[in-house]
Order: sequence, then C-alpha cells, then structure tokens
Amino acid sequence: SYRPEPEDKFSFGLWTVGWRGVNTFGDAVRPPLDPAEAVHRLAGLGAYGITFHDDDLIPPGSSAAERDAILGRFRKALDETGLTVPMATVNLFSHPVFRDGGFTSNSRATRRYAIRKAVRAIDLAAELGARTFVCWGGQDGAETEAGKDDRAALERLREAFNLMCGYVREQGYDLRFAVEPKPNEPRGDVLLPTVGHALAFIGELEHPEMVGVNPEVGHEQMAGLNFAHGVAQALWHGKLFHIDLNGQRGVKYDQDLRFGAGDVKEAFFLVDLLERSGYDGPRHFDFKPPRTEDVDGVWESAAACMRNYLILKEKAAAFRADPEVADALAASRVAELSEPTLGTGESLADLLAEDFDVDAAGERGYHFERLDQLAMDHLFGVR
Ligand code: 3MF
Ligand code: MG
Ligand code: MG
Ligand code: MG
Repeated sequence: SYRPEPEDKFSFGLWTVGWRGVNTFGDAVRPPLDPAEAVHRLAGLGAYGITFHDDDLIPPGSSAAERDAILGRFRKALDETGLTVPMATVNLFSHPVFRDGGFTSNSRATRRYAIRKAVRAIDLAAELGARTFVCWGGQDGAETEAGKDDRAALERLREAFNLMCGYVREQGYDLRFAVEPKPNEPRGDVLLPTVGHALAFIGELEHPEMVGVNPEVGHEQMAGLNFAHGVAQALWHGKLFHIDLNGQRGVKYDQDLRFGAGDVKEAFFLVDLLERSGYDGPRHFDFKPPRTEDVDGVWESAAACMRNYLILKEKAAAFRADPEVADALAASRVAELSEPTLGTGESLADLLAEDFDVDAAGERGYHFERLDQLAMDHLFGVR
C-alpha cells in the first residue's frame, strides 16, 4: 500500500510544495500556497514534518502584528494535525542585498545584516521546536576570480558559524546546525561545493560538535559525484544531521525532481544505506513540482516522493533478506572489509614478516557484477 505514516518521518519544505514555478525563462504558473493549508495537505498525505525559510512563513516587511497573526494560524494548523517543525532555515539569497552572498558578501554591512537575519531565524526555529537549523550558502560564491578572496570568504563563514553557535549555547536552545553543500547555481561557483568540502570546513569551527551536514541528492550529482558515497562518509564522521531528498539526471542545472525520479539505482542504494545506518532524522524532501503541474500535480508529486521512498525501502529490505544475495555478498567478501587489517595482538612486524602469493591472489575475482545484478533484479521487480 506504501501509505506513509508519521513514524516514517517524512518532511517537506514549505518552499517545495509552495514553489510557484518561476524559473529563469518562465513566470509563475501556480498561485501562492497558504502555509496553514500546506500543513493540512501534508498531514493528510501522511507526512510528519514541515520546514521553512524565515521568509517562506513570514513575508519580509510584515509588521509585528502580521507576524503574530501568521504564526498563530500556522501553530493552530500544526496543533490540529500533529505535524511538527523538525528543521528551519534562513533565506540569505532572495533579496537583492544578497547579490554577492550573505555571510561572505564583500560588503561588511551586508554580512552584519545576514547574521542579524540568521539569529532572528534561529529564534523562530527554536520557538517552533525545530532541532536542526540548515545553512545553505545561496549566493555565497563567485563568477569571477579576482572579485572574491576565497580564503577571506571561508574566514568570514567561520566567523558567522562561531557567532551562531555561541548564540545558540547562550540561549540554551536545543538546536544543531547542518551545512548544505552545492557546487553551483545560483552562483557560477558556490563556496563549500560538496559534502567533503563542508566536512573539512566544520573541523575548523569553535564548536564542531554542533555542526553537521545536510547533503542533497541532486547537489552532489550536479558535481558528478555518487550521492550514496557522500552520505556514507558523512555518516562515518557522525555528521549526517539532516538530508535533502530529491532527484537529478546528471550534471546539469539543479532539477529538484521528486525523489526516485532521476538516478533510481543510486536512490535504491541510498535508501538501503539510510535504513541500515541507524540514521533516525527526518527524510526531508527538497524537490520542485515541475512547472507543467497544476495544484493537483503538486500534491501528486509530493505523495510520490514518499511512495518512492517506501517502495525502495521495501525493495532494499527484500534484497538484504534474499539468501542468494547473502551468498553473493560472501563471494564478494564484503564482510571481510570490516575485519581490522591487523589481527588482535598482532604488530606491524607480524604483518611485515608475512609471506603472500600475490599471483595466486591476483587471479581471484570479486564477483561484484553478480551481486550488483541481484540488486538490479530486485529493483526491476523480477525477483
Ligand atoms: C537550493 C536548496 C535550498 C536549501 C534550503 C535549505 C531552497 O538548491 O537546496 O533550497 O535546501 O535553503 O536551507
Ligand atoms: Mg537544492
Ligand atoms: Mg536541488
Ligand atoms: Mg536543499
């Protein structure tokens, strides 16, 4: 039946189902979506959470009274449906003031404004019970070389994270940060382009334990990288704090297809990895219902994101439970990689003294093709 339940922890950005379809060449094709309606529609589909940028929920320029009214309506919808706000974020990219970025704009006054805006968004996140605050650089990047001092930009980015972490500690908020990498778009080159760059950056912060990553399927694939491998490394570092699920077909503009559309085999192995990893955070969809869709199509594609995840989850479980797969895994010696290379009580000297018939060992294949085909047979539904 693949009917999503709140226990599945599916969440959606308000900006995803609310996307009006404006693109580089085309105008909006859909009407604005009322946040309270989004809450009711998502809860009706079986989601458990909704996320937002400060500006998605409270339009810039709203008065204090307007803010209160919007928040009141939104909270009422959350109470009525039981939907939660697991994550919130800040928009440091839409307004023209951010044309050269937020935390790393060459303009010092803009950077100071970006930090003020982020701190207010952190307050809003905490107010609504969010446990994760995602930071996507947005316009932090460059098209030219001489115009941006990359090392200074990284230093300013570090300064911003140190200030935000300090603020969260001071306030006693139960909130962690997740850096979202992206290689390009909207800028020609974006700062912290991949999961690996983000992980290395986090290690340089004052409170690295408060900061993890929010990898997005399409973002890594836009760089030609294997998303499941990036997520595996984030997990290995203990840094998978959140995840943006969607679909992408190869190295091109950020497509934000519904989850499962795009590289379905990589989606299969991603779900297989997530479900076996102990990751218990939200399965968050950051997709864009294509401009071809009317309002009904928006909800059809949102439902399909969850449906595809549940289908792949079932298929991955069947793959893992298949005795022939167990046999193929053994033939491929997959478990052997988990054995330390040096035995207990052994020293490097023992290893150095060892004799090894390299020619005999070199003749042996690993049978990965058989194993991989079994996965594809499961994916195709013929096993
Ligand atoms: C852009 C994105 C962003 C981030 C969002 C969360 C608008 O490609 O993926 O979505 O996910 O800003 O911080
Ligand atoms: Mg994106
Ligand atoms: Mg994307
Ligand atoms: Mg994203």
